[in-house]
Formats: sequence, C-alpha cells, structure tokens
Amino acid sequence: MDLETIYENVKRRDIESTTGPQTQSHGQYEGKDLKRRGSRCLVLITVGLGLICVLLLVFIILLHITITAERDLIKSYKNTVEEFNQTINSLQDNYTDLMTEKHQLQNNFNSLNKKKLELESKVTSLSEEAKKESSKQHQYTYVFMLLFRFIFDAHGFIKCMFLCGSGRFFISTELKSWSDSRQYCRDRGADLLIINTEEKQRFISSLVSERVWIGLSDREQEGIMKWVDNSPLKQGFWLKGEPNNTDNEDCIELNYNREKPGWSPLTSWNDCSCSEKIKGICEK
Ligand SMILES: [Ca+2]
Ligand SMILES: [Ca+2]
Repeated sequence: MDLETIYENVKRRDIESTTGPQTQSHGQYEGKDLKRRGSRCLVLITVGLGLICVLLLVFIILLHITITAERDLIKSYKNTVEEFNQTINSLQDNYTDLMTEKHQLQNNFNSLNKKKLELESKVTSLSEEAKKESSKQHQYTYVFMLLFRFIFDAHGFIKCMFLCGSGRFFISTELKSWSDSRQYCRDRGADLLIINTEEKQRFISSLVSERVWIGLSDREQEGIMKWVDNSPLKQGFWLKGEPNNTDNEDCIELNYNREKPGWSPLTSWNDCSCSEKIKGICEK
C-alpha cells in the first residue's frame, strides 16, 4: 500500500466525521483497517531498510576485503620494485667495476701488444743474423768438404801410386759383376788378384777401403774353391760364418767393413752372388 492510498483513507475519514453520528460505527471499522494496513506498511519498510542495511554491510565488507587485497598487492609491488631497484643498483655497480677492469685489461693488452711487436722485431733481427751465420757456416762447411775431398783424393792418389806404381795391382774404376770385373782386368793385361800368403792378405786388407772382387770362386763345383789360374785354395781368410753359400753364392769378395763381427785383416773374405756389382782388384 502506497502513501496516496493512506492519504485517501484519511481524507475519507475526515469527510465521514463531518457527515454525522449515523455513520460513526462504520468509520470505526475503517479506522482499524487503516491502522492494520499502516502497521503492515511499516513492517515492510523496516524489512526493506534492513535488507538495504545488510546489503550495504556486505558491500562494505567486500569493499574492505578488496581494498585490503589491493593494499597488500600494492605493498608487494612496492617491495618488488625496491628489490628491483636494489638489483639494478647492484648491477650498475658491477658494470662500473667491470668497465674499470676492462680499461685495465685494455691497457695491459696494449702494453703486451707493444712488447710483442718489439719481440717480433728482435726475432726478425735475430733471424737475419742467424741466416747470415748459417750462410757463413755453409761456406765453412763447403770449404771443409773441399779440403776433405782434397785430402781423400790425395790419399787415393798416394794409395794408387803405391798400388799402381808397382805395376802389379790396380782397382777397377767401375762397378761390375765378378765375370765382368775379371774381363776388365784381362783387357788390361791382368787378372783378378790371387792371395796365397798371409803377408799379401794383410797388405791388401790394410789398403782396400771398399768391397772388391778377388780371383777366387767355386763356380765350377760347389764347395771347391779355385783361383783364376785354376790353382786350389790352400789358405782362406774368411769372415766368421763364411763361406755360407746363401742363395748360391759362388764368387769371393774382400770385405773392408771393419764393423762386421769377427772382422780382422786376416778374416775379411765373403762368398756372395757373382752378379753383384762391385769393383775388382786386378793383379798383373
Ligand atoms: Ca758357393
Ligand atoms: Ca756369404
């Protein structure tokens, strides 16, 4: 029931009060009705106001909770920002320290680079000096080799004078097989050397400085050594373990190699393959 209806009822009661006593009982009834309706209206208003108050209270509580949450969030953001600022400041300090170290390292690098260039310059200078020294050493070595060659040739010349000067012995100048070496000697009115005495063996061994054929072989019959004049071998001057006839070795060399086990001036013969190419010693 709204206020206009209440107003109409009050107006109607005033009119009825002015109309006379004959209508008084009827008016009392309507008054009670109005009173009951007013009470109901007040109850409804009170309930509505109560609901509004409850809603307001709920709203205020929610608003408070929201504001508190936002405040905590803002506080958290604030702490985060402060930590972030502290981190930035710390990084800024580290950056400054690193830049300082970088400048120091750059200075050290420049200094080392300068020293490196100086050392490279010294190395270049020393290399040039070393090249000059090496060139001088090569020149000395070459002179020494020439001198050695001269002495060696002189020794060969003296030896040749000794061997050839007698007119009895000479060494071939070419490397040939046993047969070709013998032919070399024959072409010159000689033959391969026969050694039939210890003195001759000692004398030849002291002068020969390379492998040479001598005039001994078992080509005709294995194990039967004969000289080129068909005389049999009476005394041999063999290296240790020779003659061993390895791979059909039938021709005899005089080996000069003093490093061979058991070598001596009286033990220097070896049988080897007749096709080997070495020099031969000839005897007229
Ligand atoms: Ca043989
Ligand atoms: Ca042999």
